[in-house]
Amino acid sequence: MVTVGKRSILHVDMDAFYAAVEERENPALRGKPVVVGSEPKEGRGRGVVATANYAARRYGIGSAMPISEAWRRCPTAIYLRPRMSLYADVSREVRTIFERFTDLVEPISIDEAFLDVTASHRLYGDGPAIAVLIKDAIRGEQELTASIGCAASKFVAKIASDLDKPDGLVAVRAGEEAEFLAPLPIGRLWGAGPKALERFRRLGCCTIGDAARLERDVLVRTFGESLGDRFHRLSRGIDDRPVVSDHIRKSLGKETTFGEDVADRKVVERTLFDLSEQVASSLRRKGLAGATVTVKLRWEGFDTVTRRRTLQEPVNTVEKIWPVARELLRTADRPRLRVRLVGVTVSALDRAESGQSDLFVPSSDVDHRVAEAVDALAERFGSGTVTRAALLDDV
Ligand code: DCP
Ligand code: MG
Repeated sequence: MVTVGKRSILHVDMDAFYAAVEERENPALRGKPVVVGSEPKEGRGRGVVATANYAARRYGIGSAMPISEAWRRCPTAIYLRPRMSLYADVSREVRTIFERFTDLVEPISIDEAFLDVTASHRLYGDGPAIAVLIKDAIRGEQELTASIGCAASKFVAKIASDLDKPDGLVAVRAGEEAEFLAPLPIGRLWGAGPKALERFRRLGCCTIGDAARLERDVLVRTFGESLGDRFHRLSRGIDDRPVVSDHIRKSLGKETTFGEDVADRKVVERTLFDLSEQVASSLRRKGLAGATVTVKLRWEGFDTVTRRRTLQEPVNTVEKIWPVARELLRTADRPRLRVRLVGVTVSALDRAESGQSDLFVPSSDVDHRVAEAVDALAERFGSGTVTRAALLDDV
């Protein structure tokens, strides 16, 4: 098999992340079952488990399980509330480790990222060798373990990182992707939700290998052009998507995970407003604007939706972003559920038309004038002082 020109991609995922950080902070917890999540109230608590360490997983406790069920399974476990800012700090530290090895780091969540280390081979060795260096650094500097998958594509690397957790390292050689994927359950294909799984079942597919044996035509007829083509390619281990680092990304977003799930929609909307403001000001600092606004919403239990709208023109002010974000939030929301995470992203980015270097800022463009004034004030007094009052009065 020719391997020249193949990419070398790592997917790094921290092990039992919140619980592992808690164990590190308090060595007395080591070896004991630890559950991070909402308050169990002796089994009467109503929230869910965020994560459990591996000792607690032996009792069958895992992410998104009702906390009352976790208590039933192991009342003697140590139950802790999440400390999000602590985990975010650790996440940033871990990211600085990644950045020693490559500029191409694409964070996916608080505890996982893709790295493209193709260009780092001459300095540090091949993918698996770099994975060992990263694992050693995370262990040495952070007293935490990570599991890493190495492959020539994101999809295969992501699957590989999960196969030997915790503290795993699984490398798939270029050319051996299809063989590696074949025995895995079909549900591991990206994009295969409950509906697709039912259709795969009717086609007689249980494993990824079963899907790989189907003609492309059959998949396209069953799932439509785009999804069918994706399944056809992924099942054979073909996935050309690049690792997109922050530096060259095509979207800019911010999200917040609440320490405790939130029922009050005013709190959720205020948070979304703050995030919209941060995204707007960050876009302006980079001289960017984008036409697509996406809102992400996750409820207790970890169900997640994203809703997007594309506007006529690229925007980069909170005045333009916030009303769209609020409307997307309101239409997507399931009001009976508490909210765990909310986020807003602006994509389809382009250079902003009116910037400081542009002499022809239309005088009618009041938003930009206000925005510039707000940016100037924010630099002196901290963000969030000016536009809030006018825009938030109905929240
Ligand atoms: N998380 C959460 N609720 C979920 C899933 C995850 O709050 N339903 C949080 C807690 C996790 C963190 O995100 O620590 C990372 O999620 P992972 O799915 O990577 O889970 P862990 O890192 O905890 O465990 P693993 O070792 O399986 O990666
Ligand atoms: Mg993890």
